[in-house]
Amino acid sequence: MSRFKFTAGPWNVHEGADAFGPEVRKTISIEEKFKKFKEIGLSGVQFHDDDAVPDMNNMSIEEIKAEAANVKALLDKYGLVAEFVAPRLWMDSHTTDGGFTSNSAEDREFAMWRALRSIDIAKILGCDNIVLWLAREGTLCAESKSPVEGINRLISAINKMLEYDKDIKVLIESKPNEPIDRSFCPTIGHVMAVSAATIDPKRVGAVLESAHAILAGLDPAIEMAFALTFGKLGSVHLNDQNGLRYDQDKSFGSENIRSAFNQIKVLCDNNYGANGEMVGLDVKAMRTQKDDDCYRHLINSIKMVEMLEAKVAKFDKAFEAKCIAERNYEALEGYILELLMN
Ligand code: 3MF
Ligand code: MG
Repeated sequence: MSRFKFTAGPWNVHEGADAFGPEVRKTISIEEKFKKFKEIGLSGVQFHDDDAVPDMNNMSIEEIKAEAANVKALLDKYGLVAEFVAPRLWMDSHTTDGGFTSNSAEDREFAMWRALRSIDIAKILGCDNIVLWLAREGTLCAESKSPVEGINRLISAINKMLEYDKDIKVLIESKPNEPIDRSFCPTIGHVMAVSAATIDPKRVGAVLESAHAILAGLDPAIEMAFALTFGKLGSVHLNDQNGLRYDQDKSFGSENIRSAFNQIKVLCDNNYGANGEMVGLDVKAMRTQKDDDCYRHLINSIKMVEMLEAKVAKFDKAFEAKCIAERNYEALEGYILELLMN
């Protein structure tokens, strides 16, 4: 059993289309996903605004709220909670050049509308976390936007969200690239700086996704630690990534068990979860996976967290202290490898 509460997004069980080929698995209804999520041990669900309310662009605020209430009833039926709502600011034609940082005033307005609707939806789903994955906030052509203006636009958009509702928290999910070439918020350090510049820094934190740190050439555990230092790690997206490739969303620990161990260790050592934070997974099944076992990547990721928690519990702190006192880090490293291999 884990000390953590796990969540996943409906997009984590997908049809398997990629940039080079079509769908290979059948579409599963949101209710069926909820049912299965509960069965495999998840406590909650992560949402994009339009995961909860699919046709929201063509709906009134009242209609959006009514549809969100239906989703809330479905969550209740399966004993699940909503972890966060994230405005999807990368699919619509109004977000081709980004949302909050688009060069088009009309598009920036659209992004703000979606951000505020995400708050409306979150309130009805019973959660206060709004996640901003800033997919297209940055540039494809480096000279096409002023980075200073872009970052200022991002800060004022967050301020408007904080003003709109006094309880919501905004969690920025850092990522250095993809789909954008150069992102305005690539790392947790950048997220912390943006947080500090808002009107209510206490309500602006971070989501660290393991793969996003790796894509930035950074260590996921230290990125988590950086946000934890400031009390601002609002969520995590555990997964894995084979070096500097396209964003892979591999099962947690499937590439680097030592790195995965250090992520779980930093969460355990710093009592992550004590304020209700949940452990989000953001993993995708391989395209080769068949319909009849298409939740396996989630099951494997949860199991990996649990196995690593057991390793953290077994970790010999006295031996660690001795190695540190003697500055015998070779001995400490050997011990870690043995712990993980045994
Ligand atoms: C992309 C991601 C996103 C975010 C999601 C919620 C589609 O690399 O990680 O998944 O996690 O939008 O913030
Ligand atoms: Mg993610």
